[in-house]
Amino acid sequence: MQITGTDVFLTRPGRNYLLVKIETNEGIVGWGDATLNGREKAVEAALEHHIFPELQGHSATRIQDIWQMFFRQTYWRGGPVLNSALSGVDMALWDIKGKCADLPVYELLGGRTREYADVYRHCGAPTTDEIIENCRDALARGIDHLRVNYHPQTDEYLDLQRVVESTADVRDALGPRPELIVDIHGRADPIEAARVATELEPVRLFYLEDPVRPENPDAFETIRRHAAVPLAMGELFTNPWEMLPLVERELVDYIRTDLGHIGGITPALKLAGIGEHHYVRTAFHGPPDLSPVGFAATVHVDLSIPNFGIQEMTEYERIYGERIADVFSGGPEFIEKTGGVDVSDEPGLGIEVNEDAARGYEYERSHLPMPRNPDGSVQDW
Ligand code: KDG
Ligand code: MG
Repeated sequence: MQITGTDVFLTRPGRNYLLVKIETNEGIVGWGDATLNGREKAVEAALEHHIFPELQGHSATRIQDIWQMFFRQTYWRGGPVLNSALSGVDMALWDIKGKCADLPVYELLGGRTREYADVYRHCGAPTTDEIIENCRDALARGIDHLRVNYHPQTDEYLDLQRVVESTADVRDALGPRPELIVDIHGRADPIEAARVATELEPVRLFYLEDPVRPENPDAFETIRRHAAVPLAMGELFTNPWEMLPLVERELVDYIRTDLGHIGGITPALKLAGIGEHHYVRTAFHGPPDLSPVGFAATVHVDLSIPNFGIQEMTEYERIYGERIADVFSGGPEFIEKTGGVDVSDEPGLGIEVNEDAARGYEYERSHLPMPRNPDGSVQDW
């Protein structure tokens, strides 16, 4: 089965998504997600000018080979632009393989290890009272893993002490049962992160996410030395090898990589396999800027791996309304009585894209918030 057609859709059904479409000479079509928040046009250009011409005529079933070709043979490895592009291609090829085999992708990955994938929901807000209210709403819907980020206005400096106090107040209000997650987006220095983690010990977090910036894995040793708090990291990694030192040195407890940036399903499975040998579980990234196609690919992996930990869930329709359903159909469903998500048993990724609708939602330039410290210097968001 040969690749005969490739296309890219930059659509905005509420926010920008970059979708990859691959067609074959047998009429089977696959979809993937190559969205890179705030830098979508760069990935679109990489696909159109470099990757698509080189894909033409290749066997659509040789996913591993194509992955190696675009990761190694182009000489320039990883990076957010090239690896998001590769992610879109990889997911589309798995979608094709599933449709060709007439099986959902999770079957090709070894079959189910679970009936559904447990999810967590964002309950963050600018005040603790709002966070608690959001948590109660989520709990009433059967979701007992809650991200309780205290976040002021988006461009404002994040006060770590307020994060600690707010999280403790949320725990007091909700009692010992719900699992709580806090993401501080790399805003602490190592010793600050160690202090935040130590002060959060009594809260018994499910995990503390992105305590420090992603560049230097040694920084995690400082946090580990001080606090018995589970740690999660990886959403900023775009080369699978970046995750290795953290897993192999057992410096984190959860792999947070994003299937839309790390290179798709193929490397995510391998990373999960390495994690399994170190008792590290997965918590794959599922933010609003991962499209529903990327989310579907992620849930197929969640359902098939033994060391799945938790899945971040975006409630697309709740945030973006009917525009999402105009473009995407058949994606993973949240099942209230389980507090988890499941995919349909349709072949492939089980999600379809309405091309006319996608074309109707035009791209608009946007970027992530750009906060500064009180003294005016650059701060991470
Ligand atoms: O594009 C950036 C977002 O994906 C990121 O801010 C979301 O940190 C995030 C999370 O944990 O979902
Ligand atoms: Mg995060």
